[in-house]
Amino acid sequence: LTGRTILITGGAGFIGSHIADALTTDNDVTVLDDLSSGSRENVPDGATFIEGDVRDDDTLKNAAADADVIFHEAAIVSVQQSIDQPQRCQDVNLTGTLAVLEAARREDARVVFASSAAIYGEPTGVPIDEAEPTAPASPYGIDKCAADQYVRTYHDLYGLDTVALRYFNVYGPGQTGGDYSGVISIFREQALTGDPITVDGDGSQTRDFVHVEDVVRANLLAATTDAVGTAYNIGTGTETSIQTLAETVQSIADTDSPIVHGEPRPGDIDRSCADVTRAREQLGYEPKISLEEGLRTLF
Ligand code: UD2
Repeated sequence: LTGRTILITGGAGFIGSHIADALTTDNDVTVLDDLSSGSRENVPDGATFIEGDVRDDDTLKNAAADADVIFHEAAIVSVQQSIDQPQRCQDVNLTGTLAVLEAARREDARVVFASSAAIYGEPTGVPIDEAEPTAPASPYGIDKCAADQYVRTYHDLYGLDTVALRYFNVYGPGQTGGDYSGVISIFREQALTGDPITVDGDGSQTRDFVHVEDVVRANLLAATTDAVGTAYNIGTGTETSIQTLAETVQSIADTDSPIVHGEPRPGDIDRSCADVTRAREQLGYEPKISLEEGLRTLF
């Protein structure tokens, strides 16, 4: 991607800032972020930074001016936070996405949307392809599911170029810890400080962990593909249990942190793993970083 005008919402956050890093040298990049979970230092030099909320009309209008492509990464990303604050999650994740789609319609900009595997809820089987029925099990999943449908509908109704990327469990450098963060950044921090590694339930639940650099490449492919108006699973196709993850982190970190088991998380999904055939065939997406390799770079 070169010579384009690009808006990245949530571009000061974990995934958005990696997308910004990949695009800023060759494009005119604007980052819009309210810094509720992202930080100013994540925004690369050379990108224009606007501090603000995607739900603020004037701010969004200004940030989206002349955009060719909008990567919409701004969101509340924690399933647990959505269970604690469902209304706030809907406001940010669903109403915010609708506002971004309207801005894109004004500018005739392409939208690449950060959708989520959470829309599938507990799948009928793994690996999960895009024809899997959606059955979200959390407010977060419901909001991402509706937003994912809006994104497709804006293609069908208004002819907008839109793509939804259904991220599985994204991890990598820059993912910050804290209660509402992803499990890998939580385990990493626990391993580094020597605190117990806290597995929810028996740890038999599984996820498909995809490195943020693979996710960035999927976004760049989505920005130029002709295969728009549809959704793609973005994962690796490898299923890992949380217990195995905890043991792998323990061994790579070479830590004294014990593994402890707590209550299972209410509404937690038991199995998740992507079938990425559609992304492979239509986008040319190929996940390159194995979990073990990706984890090693974090220690
Ligand atoms: C993640 C993403 C979400 C969405 C989804 C898609 C984050 C924060 N959330 O939700 O945005 O895209 O993936 O699949 O990245 N766990 C523990 N101990 C802990 C924390 C978590 O055992 O201290 C378990 C948790 O019970 C769950 C698994 O780890 O079984 C993953 O939890 P998560 O919050 O990292 O991610 P998930 O799948 O809810």
